Amino acid sequence: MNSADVIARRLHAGGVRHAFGIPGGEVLTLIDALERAGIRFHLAKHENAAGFMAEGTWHATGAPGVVVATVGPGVANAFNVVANAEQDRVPLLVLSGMVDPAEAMSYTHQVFDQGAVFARICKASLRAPDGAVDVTIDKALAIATSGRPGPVHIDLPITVAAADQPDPRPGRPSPDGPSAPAESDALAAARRRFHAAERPVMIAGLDVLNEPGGAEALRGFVERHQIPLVTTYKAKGVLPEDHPLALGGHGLSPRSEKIILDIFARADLVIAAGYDPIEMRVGWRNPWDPSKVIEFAHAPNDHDMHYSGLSWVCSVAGGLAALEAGGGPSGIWPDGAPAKIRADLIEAFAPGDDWGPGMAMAEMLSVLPAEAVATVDTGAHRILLSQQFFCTRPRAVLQSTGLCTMGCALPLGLGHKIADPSRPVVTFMGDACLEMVLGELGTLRDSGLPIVVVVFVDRSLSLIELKQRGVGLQNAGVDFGRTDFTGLARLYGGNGVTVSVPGDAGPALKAALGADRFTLIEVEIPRRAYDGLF
Ligand SMILES: Cc1ncc(C[n+]2csc(CCOP(=O)(O)OP(=O)(O)O)c2C)c(N)n1
Repeated sequence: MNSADVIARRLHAGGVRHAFGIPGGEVLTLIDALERAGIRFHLAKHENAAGFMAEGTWHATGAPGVVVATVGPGVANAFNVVANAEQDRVPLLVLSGMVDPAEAMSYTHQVFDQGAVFARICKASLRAPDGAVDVTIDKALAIATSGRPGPVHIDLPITVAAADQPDPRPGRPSPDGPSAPAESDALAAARRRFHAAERPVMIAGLDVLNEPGGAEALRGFVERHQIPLVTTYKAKGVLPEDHPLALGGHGLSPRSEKIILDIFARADLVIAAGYDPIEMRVGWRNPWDPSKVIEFAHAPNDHDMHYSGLSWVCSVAGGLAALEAGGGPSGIWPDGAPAKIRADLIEAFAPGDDWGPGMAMAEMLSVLPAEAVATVDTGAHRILLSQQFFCTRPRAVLQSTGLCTMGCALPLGLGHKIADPSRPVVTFMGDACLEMVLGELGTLRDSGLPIVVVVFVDRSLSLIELKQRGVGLQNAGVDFGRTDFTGLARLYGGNGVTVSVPGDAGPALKAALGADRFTLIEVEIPRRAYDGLF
């Protein structure tokens, strides 16, 4: 057994079954070991996309994602997805090949300090030393998956990868999860506040998703006490969004903000449950009076986006259980404000009578099977879809909400489908986002999986064009030409369909979901079609 085998076997024992990347000479031993350990290596067209495919497998299975990058350019290409993993709290292991340190003292080709590059954006950046590769991979897995998950980088020197490791130590026990708050005067005060509340509201974020049993605990709590729930986009579906207590996902839409922020002003108690404000735009700075807030989160407040009078770093389920031990609130919203806000939100994002992205999305979302996974890219299309989509379970819609990077939706969907072929996968993208990752249509072809790619074709970086126009700047660098995406899809071996009138989008998606290969649906919309929609 060599060092690469030790890494591969430990990953397999941790539930990993897929790894993604592009080989270079420096990672061939590792790829060989992964395959022999039962981890399938998937060739992508760009390391950034490979990383998102790896993230997709994590959403599907709960096992960490694994991306393999070769020395130099492979590592450099992976930077964006690693930054995304940090901002979006993804347990991503980045395994890179490197020139042996002794050789690098007198050899410069493709050599830079890879560890230093990743150290700033990873929870840890480790170099696997000969003789302690077992400890290194165990440490990496523990760091990536504990607390708020995140990326961990391992640089694996070429000769270390191939070096014999006949007797690795047994694996280490998995780290403890967050625990419940201890009894204290502060907890007693929180219980009194909860008991006295008449207008409580909860806001939940991605710590809830990343806590086993967190969504179930939260759902039981809000139902028992009839507490209306606001979520971030990532936490959409922790309470099914067709539930009367669900006030939708928020964070990027000025229109939704105008309606929803009012509830925090009216509330006499805000429970922040696993709420990580990294997903929220600037309008969510200090949205409430801190003295009204009881917070349970997985990490201490080092963001300063908001403050909480009473806060615990603990499990969300444990925190909520401790809070309700003193009894529930004394009354619930006598003025019925949450129901009014819910109705206002639904009305604000109802698709109009004219053809456009809102109508096309509404048509397609209405035929999306309940068990489907949707991924959505970055841009105007994402904000609108996130507001329109009623998620009925957690992780039903995947997106980049911390880094908000373009080019994530297609590889996220593909990774998810590879890990869990049983669920239909539909990826929604803007035309610029798709053009950023067009090469991955080749990866889609090679996978043979019948994913549906929906692209909103408006020949514009709409979100940015809107901002540009909004501040009175000239139109520059935001509009571009028309690509024949359906033709391209056919060249890549898939189906291609264009929809451009009311009534066509729903049936097109339905047909695509029954196809034996991937389908690309172009939704033709005019430029400036998102004006006034979010
Ligand atoms: C990698 C990256 N580059 C640039 C941006 C800035 N950005 C955010 S949205 C967007 C426009 C995306 O255009 P498109 O895919 O056509 O979506 P639309 O806004 O038209 O819905 C841009 C350029 C980004 N978020 N990520």
